[in-house]
Parts: sequence; structure tokens; C-alpha cells
Amino acid sequence: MTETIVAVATPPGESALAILRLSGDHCSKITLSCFDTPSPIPRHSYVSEYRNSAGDSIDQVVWCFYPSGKSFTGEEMLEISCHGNEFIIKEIINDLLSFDIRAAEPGEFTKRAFLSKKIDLTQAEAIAQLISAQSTREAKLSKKNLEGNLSEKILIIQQNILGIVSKIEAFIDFPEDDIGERQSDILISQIADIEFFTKTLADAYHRNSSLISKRKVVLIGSPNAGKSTLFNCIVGYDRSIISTTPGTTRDYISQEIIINDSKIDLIDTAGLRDTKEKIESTGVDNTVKLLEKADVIILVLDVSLPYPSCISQYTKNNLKSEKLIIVENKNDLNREISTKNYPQNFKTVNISAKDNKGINCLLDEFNNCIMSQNNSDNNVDILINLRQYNCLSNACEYFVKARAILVDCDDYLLASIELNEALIQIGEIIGHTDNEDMLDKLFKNFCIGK
Ligand SMILES: Nc1nc2c(ncn2[C@@H]2O[C@H](COP(=O)(O)OP(=O)(O)OP(=O)(O)O)[C@@H](O)[C@H]2O)c(=O)[nH]1
Ligand SMILES: [Mg+2]
Repeated sequence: MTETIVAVATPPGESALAILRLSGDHCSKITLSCFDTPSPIPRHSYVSEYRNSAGDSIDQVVWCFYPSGKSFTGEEMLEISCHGNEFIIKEIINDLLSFDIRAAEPGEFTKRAFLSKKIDLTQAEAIAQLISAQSTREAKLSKKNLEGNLSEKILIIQQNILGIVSKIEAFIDFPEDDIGERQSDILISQIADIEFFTKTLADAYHRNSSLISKRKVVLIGSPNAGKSTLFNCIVGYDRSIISTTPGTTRDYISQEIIINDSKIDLIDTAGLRDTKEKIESTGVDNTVKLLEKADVIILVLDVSLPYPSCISQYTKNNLKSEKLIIVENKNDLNREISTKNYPQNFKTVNISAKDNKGINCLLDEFNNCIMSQNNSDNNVDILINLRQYNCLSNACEYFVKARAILVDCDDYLLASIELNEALIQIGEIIGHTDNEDMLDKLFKNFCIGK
């Protein structure tokens, strides 16, 4: 008998609908008590009043019952779509909790799906990644892992190691006369092949990093250049304070926007200048730190003034051509600036942030910059997370040791010990249901209701 759990699977706040999810043996009890339906048709949508224990109707809902063995968790499940109002949701949840049902822990539905072997650990991780994906591309690749893309590759590695181990163990267990001559060279090359395959998979982890983190686009420039005015134009509302006083922005201000199918953090910063004012100078230090982490840097210049010579002292080596866009702002004023001091070979866009002019050209340029970075992401064909990478890398170390043993002393017993260690590491990727500590750590990062 498993404990029955309940959680709201949709985000908090007002919405047309909210979905409550239950898993465990009490689900059929709920369909009888709350919906007066003793034997619901499996996977069939019903429209009913939700009646609480006192018999009062709380809401009109749509619900669906999944029998055990035919649900996401493998247990009996019930999904209830009610109206997305927090009072209604609270009333239904409180009523359900009175039926010896408890609130689900983060990721508990997925954990139960894993424990009942409906999915393996790579698929469980893919679900979390799919939900939190920062771009269409990341979502697509997470979906592939959910469909078993990574599991298939892990299975290939497992089968290959098992094949090699069984040959080696045959030589340990039976005399050569019975099974023919030892073939160490062939075994060494087979281990090298599977090691190469495993390493290639592990290396995908390094190519993933730009794909799975939100891109940072940082606006920099002298005080009063118009960074905050431009920032507000792009985000579409007055998020950052604008003023004629130089040094207005001190704390950096970040806003999430979506460009080219990817989430991006657009960051407005304190203007770069030498200042004795303590708070402003901390702001300048923060701008310099942000520059180091930026994926795209937008250098905003006021064209009615000479080029600010101090910029280079703050930016040092951070202005790389593939990252930098120069924005000539205040084109509505007389032009004073000279391009001769500009960093070389950079894209330049003319705008007037105050009049909202040229912003589309800037966004196009910005798109190109992000797109060229995304193109390198297109080479990523599989998502590998840090946990999986560590297991793959550890396995590779055991392959190296096994090969070395065969080359140096042709000791089959020692080589098989190393290969079995590699097998354990590879097995960890798909996961063992008895590794409670690891599972607790992994699933606690999931969201409630998943
Ligand atoms: N004429 C003109 N004025 C502008 C333009 N863009 C911004 N300004 C003005 O320039 C002044 C400074 O603008 P901000 O956006 O606060 O400049 P900032 O770069 O954020 O300045 P700090 O926060 O001090 O670093 C304000 O008075 C803006 O109205 C523009 O395109 N044309
Ligand atoms: Mg500002």
C-alpha cells in the first residue's frame, strides 16, 4: 500500500485552470467520494461537481482516472482540472488531505515513476530539464532524452562492456585448451573503441554549457550615454530610472526578455567613470565583473560628445568582436564623436533611444549576434548533465586502467575488476532504485507536482 500524494501541478496565481494531481491507492476512493463514480472508465474525462466531505459543491471540474500500471507513476492516479483560483484550489486540497492523503514532496511523482521503472534516471532528469529549458533548442534536446536518446547510448556502452567482460571472465574460468587462445590485442582495441564512444558522449557536456544557461546581454558606456533609456526601450516599459544626472544607475538592473527563441537576461549597468563616490564606484566594479560574464556587450555612446577615452581602461580584453555591438545614441543631437578611437571591426548601429528610433535595427544586429552563437549550439546533439558527465568520465578512467593492465601484464583478473567498476559507473547514469541518498538529492531539485 503506497501513501497517496497530492500536489498542484500548475504555477500559483490566477489562471483559467489549475491541475491537481494525485498518485496512490486512495485515488479510486476519491472518485467515489467526491465524484460519486465508483468504477471510472480509465483515461476518460469526466465533468463533475467536486463535492467535499460535507457534500458541498466546491467547483465544477474535469477529472481523469488512470488505473495502476497505466499511469505516469505506475500507481493509481487522478488528475483534476479546477478553476485557477487559489481559494478553490486550497479548499479542494484541504478536503483531499482529510482522506489520509498527504502533500507531495518536490519531484515525488517523477521519483515514483522511476521507482516503478516507468522511466530511468536520464529520463527523470530530462523531465526536469524540459520544464526549465531556457530555449527552444534545449527543450527539443531534453525531449529527445525523455524519449530515451541518452538511455539508448548508455545501453550500447553497457552491452559492449558486458561483452568484453564475459570474454575475459571465460578465460579466467576455463583453461585455454577449452576456449582457444587468449586474444588480448582484440580485447584492448575493443576497450579502446568503447572508451572513445564514452568519451565522445562525456565531451558533449562541455558543449552544453552555453545552451543551458541564459545568455547575458550587458549594456555599458559612460554615465549619461543613454543606457537606461535604451534598456527601457527594449524591455518595453520604464524599468530603469532615467535622469540628466550622470551616475544615476548604480546597482545593475536585470530583466528577462525572449529573443530568437531563447531567454536572455538584459542588464543595465552603472556608467563607467573614475569616481570617488563610494556607492557609484561599487556599481562600476560590478559592471566590470558583469562584462567578464557577458555573452553580448552593447557599448552605448553619446554621439554629441567626444569618444570616452576611459572606456578602454575598464573593458580591457573583454571587447571581442563576436560579442560587441557599438550603439551610437543621441543621433538627434549634433555629432561631436570621432570614430577613430572606436575599437576596430565592430558592428555599429545608429539610434536615438529618447525618440525610440533605430531600435529595430539594433534588435536585428542583436539577433545576428545571438544567432551566430546559437549556430555553435546546433552542433550539440545530446544533453549531458554534470552528474552524467562525472559517471562517464569515471568510466573512461577505468577503461584506461583496464587497457594498461592488459598491455603491461596481461592480467585478466585485474582487468575484469576495472571493467566491472566502469560498468557500475555507467549503471549509475540510468540509476539504481536502492541508492536512496542520491535519489533524494536529485529529486529535491524538482518542482512540486512533477
Ligand atoms: N537627446 C537625447 N537624449 C537622450 C537620448 N537617450 C537618452 N537621452 C537622455 O540622456 C540622459 C541620460 O539618460 P540615461 O538613460 O539615464 O543615461 P545612462 O547611460 O543610463 O546614465 P547613468 O545611469 O548615469 O550611467 C537623460 O536625460 C535622457 O533623456 C537620445 O537618444 N537623445
Ligand atoms: Mg542609467
